[in-house]
Amino acid sequence: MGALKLRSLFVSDVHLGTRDARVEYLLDLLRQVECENLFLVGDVFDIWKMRGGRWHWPALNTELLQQVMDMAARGTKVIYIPGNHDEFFRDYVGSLIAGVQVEQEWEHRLADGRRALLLHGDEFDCVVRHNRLLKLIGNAGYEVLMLMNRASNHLRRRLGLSYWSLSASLKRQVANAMEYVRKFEDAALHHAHERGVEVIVCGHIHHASLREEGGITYANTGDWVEHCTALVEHGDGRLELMRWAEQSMALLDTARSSDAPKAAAGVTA
Ligand SMILES: [Mn+2]
Repeated sequence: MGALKLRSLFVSDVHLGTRDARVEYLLDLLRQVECENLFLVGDVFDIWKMRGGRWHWPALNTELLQQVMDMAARGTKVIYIPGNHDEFFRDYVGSLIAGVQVEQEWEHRLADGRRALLLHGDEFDCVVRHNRLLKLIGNAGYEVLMLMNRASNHLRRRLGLSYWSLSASLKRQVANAMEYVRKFEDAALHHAHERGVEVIVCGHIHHASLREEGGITYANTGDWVEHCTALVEHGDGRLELMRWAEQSMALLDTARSSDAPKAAAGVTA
């Protein structure tokens, strides 16, 4: 346990309660990490699905929550910023629940002194809402994609292959989706500029990113329904994106092929 030493781990858009949450991957990551800060940047739960009567809660979900609480008990500072799919918890902003601090947004000082503003990102929806593709993805189209994604990964599992995102690959081919992402990132960068912070960290759009523009760093944690991505802060304040579906497979391969310690393959690649 704790082979990967990090200063901070940023995770969002797990969508617990849906069948699409890649809980096994996130649990695997959390069990291998030792961090001072764990930031949950929204849409950890998908309470919209619960209202629809399609709440999916395998035992693994409870194990994941237990793992987070254990980390908090062992001294990791855990901040939970509810998103639009779990806005129910926005009523608990300012409270401490099982060692987890609930906040609307959070300002984190990186080890190198930069100030990072953390928020889920649905705050920027008004800027990017008028987008036909987004509406399509938001409605039936998205459900169909997810169904196809499940079917293809069920097959891949039986073939012994790692998780691969069909819908992500389809969406990547749609230029409009990129336009949406660009508008979202512009809105986030603009907000960071207005707030006078050097770094802004969001989730929400399920598109992991880490880039700098005009002296401001934009980071997006991605998601755990398709991509299994996280943002990490190293001991020196350096930020890096982590793609866990690929990296955890690399760890397995390393363990199989040699006696090399698991930590070695962790954050590189
Ligand atoms: Mn969201």
